[in-house]
Amino acid sequence: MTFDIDMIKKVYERYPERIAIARQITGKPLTLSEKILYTHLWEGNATQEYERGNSYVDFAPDRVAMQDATAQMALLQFMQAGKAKVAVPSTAHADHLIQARVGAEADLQEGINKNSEVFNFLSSVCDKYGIGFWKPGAGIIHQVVLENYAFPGGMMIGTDSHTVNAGGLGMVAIGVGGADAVDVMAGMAWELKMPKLIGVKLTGKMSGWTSAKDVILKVAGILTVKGGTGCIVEYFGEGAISLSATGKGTICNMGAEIGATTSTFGYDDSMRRYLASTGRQDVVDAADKIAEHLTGDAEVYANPEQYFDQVIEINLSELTPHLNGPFTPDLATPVSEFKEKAIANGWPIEVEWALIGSCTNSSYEDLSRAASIVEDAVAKGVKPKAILGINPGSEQVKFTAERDGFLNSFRKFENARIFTNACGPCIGQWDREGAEKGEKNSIIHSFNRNFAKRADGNPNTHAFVASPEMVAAIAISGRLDFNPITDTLTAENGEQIRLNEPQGFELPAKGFAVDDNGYQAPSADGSSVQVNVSPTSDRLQLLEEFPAWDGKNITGARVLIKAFGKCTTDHISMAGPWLKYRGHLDNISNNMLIGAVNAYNMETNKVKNQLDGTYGEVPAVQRAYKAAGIPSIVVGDQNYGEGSSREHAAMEPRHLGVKAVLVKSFARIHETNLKKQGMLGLTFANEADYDKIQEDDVVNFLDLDQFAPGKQLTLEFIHTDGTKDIVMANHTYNAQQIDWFKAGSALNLIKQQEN
Ligand code: MIC
Ligand code: SF4
Repeated sequence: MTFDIDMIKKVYERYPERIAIARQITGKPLTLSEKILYTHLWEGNATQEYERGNSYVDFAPDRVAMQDATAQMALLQFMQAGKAKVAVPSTAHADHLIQARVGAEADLQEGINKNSEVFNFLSSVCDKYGIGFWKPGAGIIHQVVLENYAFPGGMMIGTDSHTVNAGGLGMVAIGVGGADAVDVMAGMAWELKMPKLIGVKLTGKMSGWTSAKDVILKVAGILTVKGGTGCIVEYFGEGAISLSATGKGTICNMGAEIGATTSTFGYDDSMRRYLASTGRQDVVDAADKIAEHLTGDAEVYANPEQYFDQVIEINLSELTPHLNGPFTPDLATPVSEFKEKAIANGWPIEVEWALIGSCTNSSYEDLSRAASIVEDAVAKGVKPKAILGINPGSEQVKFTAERDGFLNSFRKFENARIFTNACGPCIGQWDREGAEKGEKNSIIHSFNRNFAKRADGNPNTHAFVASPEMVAAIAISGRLDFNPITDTLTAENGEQIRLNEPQGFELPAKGFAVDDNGYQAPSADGSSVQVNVSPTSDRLQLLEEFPAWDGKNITGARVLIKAFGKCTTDHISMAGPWLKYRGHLDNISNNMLIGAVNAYNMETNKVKNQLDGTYGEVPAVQRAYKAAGIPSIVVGDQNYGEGSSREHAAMEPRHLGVKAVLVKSFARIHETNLKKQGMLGLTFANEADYDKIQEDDVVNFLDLDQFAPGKQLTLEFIHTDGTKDIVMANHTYNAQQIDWFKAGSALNLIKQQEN
């Protein structure tokens, strides 16, 4: 039976009434996104229309998901909230901490050995507080959620930016920082600014080498990495209906790469098929009773321009495979134009590694389509050139793919390595031989992110993103400029051959199967479960409260760093080797901003220490300021904090004494994370002021003591020559968020309210 089916039925019971009221209040037909939002208001039935892009709204999500690398901090915070149990169904998934090295079995065992302290901590906290725990090897959080928990019309949050993957089953699923998850698990409302809506109309039908991945690679090219900020992307049209549920998941998943709050699709037959195939006919039966409410109103889809803030149309019949990259997921190139562009830009053409997997593209369908390419090449006597690594999305996918022979198809490829059902190389958990040499090279993968250094730590690795079938084809040819639609390959016998188009199976004909899915149910009464955190551990550290604001203006502050250009959460708090410190705030703070480029010398991890004029590493210089009692600020560029939901990127500066982050613009999750942790997240009222800020400036806040919603803050930058610039800063804090700042953090406020 489906997990939490009673909760799902309750959600559906309230749908007709809440939607009728929302329609009345807004006086118009509704998009699917609005239906889900208005049926999940904390207040119950809507009493007012919320202004998109402006109103802050309190929501009541149905469930919470966390992955191991973020759950540690989320649960360390939850432990402080003084609750006996989580208030909504919640799960934690052990997927980020397992390294890909030699192959699934050995790697998994090594992962368990190396991380046992953290896994034991997670397992016991989950057991104590009523949280389901998916053990190492069970699979990647978003695939496991899609297979077990996602349901059409539901709302969930998760401490991972790719939580949005569940949009593939018609949810509004949103990535958040751990502190947001704590709110919901503690039984409180969850706040979000009412998103704007982007409608994507898909016409036509895909064929041949094109796959769902290409839809989002194309959309990323159109909207860029910040084009979706503050928006829900809703897909509709005949093309949408023709996609599989996991294909829809792929599209929603990479919505994170355009900064979208989330993406979603209306309930349709593909979702029915997927739910039934994953053992959830009960959800289909319940959803079918209110099916009309689980998709946008017909008037909306007939005249999308009237109801969405922006509309994009893509004809799937004309869409061709894309390769996006390097270094950013929105640099989209159709495969037919790739050769020319690669030559012009000097991208290395030869590929040594090709990787299939990640939460984005590790479904049964994905593996089956990629496997068909490998089978075809082997049958035609082509010797593969690159090494092909595969991370199946879940134990269920792996078990079923093994049963149905696809994993063996890959094994026919002499260079294939089947890794654990886990994130692996996607998050830098990859022991790639030779990466330390820093050589310029290219890799291709089916993941979602390709920021510098992300997969193998080498800044000179050019990572390109493509569909699993394209990754397989490129692995065989060993060249990025191979276009399987037009190009031939040379077989061992010298013959020129062409690869067949990919053939796959949307779902296993014999149904999914699994022996041990890796799930651990929590104790019914966890009150006697002990959670141990050793005071000498270097992996886990109980949290101390951040100090409350002293009510005064911040004065005499220094500019720790002015970050130049792209500054993602990977630049602010790197993953890979640092993942091991995700439960230890002081230790992980040693990676703070080490990847950010200092605008004053264009180097990374080298900033001026204003105490003695020397240059040092960012965390060390900041620790010196903290020891000397000197406040500091961080200055940044556009879309600062793009990428991950990891709140470490906000907690580290907070812990080390940075007071404010002043940037041209923020990525949504990071901005909220800063607010939650009691930091000042500000944007330049005039972007050009970024250029006025000099390395040796002294910074004074002039009116922080009048911090109020909608009121700009005034900062004074005093330069060494005695001149000064007044810089006006915007902020988006509402009254409650200002209270978080005053209390020192949102958690401090929860605790105050508990007492
Ligand atoms: C990622 O893909 O960057 C991650 C690792 O899954 C993160 C979460 C994290 O940093 O732990 C995300 O996307 O939120
Ligand atoms: Fe894991 Fe990669 Fe997905 Fe993040 S994007 S959850 S690291 S597989």
